Amino acid sequence: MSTITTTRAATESAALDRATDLAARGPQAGGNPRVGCVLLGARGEVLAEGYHRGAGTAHAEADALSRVDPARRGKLVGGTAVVTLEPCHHTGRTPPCSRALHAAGIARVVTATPDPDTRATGGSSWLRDQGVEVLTARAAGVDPAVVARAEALTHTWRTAVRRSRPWLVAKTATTLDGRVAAADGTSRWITSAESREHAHALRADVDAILVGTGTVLADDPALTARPGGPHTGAGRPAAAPQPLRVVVGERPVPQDARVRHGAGEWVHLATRDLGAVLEELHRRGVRHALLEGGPTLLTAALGAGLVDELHAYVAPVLLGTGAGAVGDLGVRTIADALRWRTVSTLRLGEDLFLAARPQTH
Ligand code: AOF
Ligand code: ZN
Repeated sequence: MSTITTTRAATESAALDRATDLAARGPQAGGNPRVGCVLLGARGEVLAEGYHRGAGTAHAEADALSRVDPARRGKLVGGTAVVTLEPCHHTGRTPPCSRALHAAGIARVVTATPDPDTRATGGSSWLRDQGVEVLTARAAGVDPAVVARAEALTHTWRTAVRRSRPWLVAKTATTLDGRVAAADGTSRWITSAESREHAHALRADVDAILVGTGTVLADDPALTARPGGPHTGAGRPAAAPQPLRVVVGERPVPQDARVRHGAGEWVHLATRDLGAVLEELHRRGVRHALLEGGPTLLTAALGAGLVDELHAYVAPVLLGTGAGAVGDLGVRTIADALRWRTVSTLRLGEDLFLAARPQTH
């Protein structure tokens, strides 16, 4: 590589790293991807940066363009846009970013990932047709670790869009011996206050929370989220809608069930077909969903291969007997076990938190 290309790769690596940090400030909830953009002048100088603050607000590229000092707008001519996601090419809630970048005179676009949304895709090929140089970050020589970080930020969203069903996280809160309730059915509380707070905060990052009718009848959960969860980005902005509360199963939901009341929408999907439930939720704009219980629904979801991530809270408590977190998965011999990979761990008070994904994810 020539000195010019290595210098450029270093500049664009730094720009994508920064764009990823910016993107992470956006909310995961709300249905749109988290996207960041850094605009560079022809000599590699940073002209402006921006990010997407959630559905209905300016896209990252438009946000960055709006922040260029008017006296320096001319410097965009021949400049580079480094973006964590391929620029959109559709008029949705906002105008196409492809045209905005081209109109500003941008000559080179570096993107971390393609946009799998069939409504929005096409920005890269249209820009190429206009004579703009469009490269993936890898092809541009950006540091692979930086590219991986940018990809990871939208992995769950892109997977959901590609498959037309939400990324599904399932939560379990168990004793050391895998129980979710004692022999008499009591279960409050198995896990520590820290664990329960951590799990509650995650609700801020999803568009829907699912429970089975059995859990509604047994535990009567409210299933609401507080604003500003600490997990990713800014969490749920104060103005963001509450996650949709979804009750799955054929049994009726009592009139006084807490899930029926409280802020935001709720829906009862009187079916046991979780695949159909997830398709319906996708149609309603849900990209991230959280399955909060109970064992019947979780077993069905695992058995159907619909769980993308398991969040296990394990407390150093022993019950010996009582309901288990998961029922029969049809595993009869050790060779048939579902073996996942651990993606993160955390100590929460006396408890342990472990997030795992199937090998394929
Ligand atoms: C971009 N830059 O910052 C984002 C993009 O409903 P809309 O109009 O906001 O469009 C949402 C779609 O646009 C979303 O599904 C995704 O394909 C793309 N998001 N694109 O160029 C951005 N957030
Ligand atoms: Zn856009």
